Amino acid sequence: MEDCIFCQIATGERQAVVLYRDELVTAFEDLHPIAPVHFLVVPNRHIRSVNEVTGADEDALGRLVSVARRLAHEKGVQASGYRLVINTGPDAGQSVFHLHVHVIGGRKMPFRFEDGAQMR
Ligand code: DGP
Repeated sequence: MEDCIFCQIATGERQAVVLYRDELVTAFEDLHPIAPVHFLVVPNRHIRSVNEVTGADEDALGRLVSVARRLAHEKGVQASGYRLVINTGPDAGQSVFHLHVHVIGGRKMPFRFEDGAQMR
């Protein structure tokens, strides 16, 4: 998609600190990191969000998790832990409408599901 910033990063048309790229996915550093390790992995094909995923995307999404795992290990957070987050839609705060997984680590993260009655 022409005006999608993550499509542009995937094709190399827009600058980013690219960590990995293959025929299915691209990984790059988040522009506004919230932790010492914070990068994004996106499918190269434009998919607006998890809501638009189809069976045809399964290879790319499998690759996305496997690349997230490998880069998290390379960045040394495999033992300390890290989080994979896919914001989907307005309530989740999705701001870029090209599916992406955030890989976040290198610090303790406060939120745990069992902490909050607010989750119900
Ligand atoms: P989300 O809120 O889940 O849609 O996250 C979008 C993320 O994308 C946010 O953490 C900042 C990052 N981001 C936005 N624009 C750019 C950009 O042009 N380059 C890079 N590298 N990251 C971006």
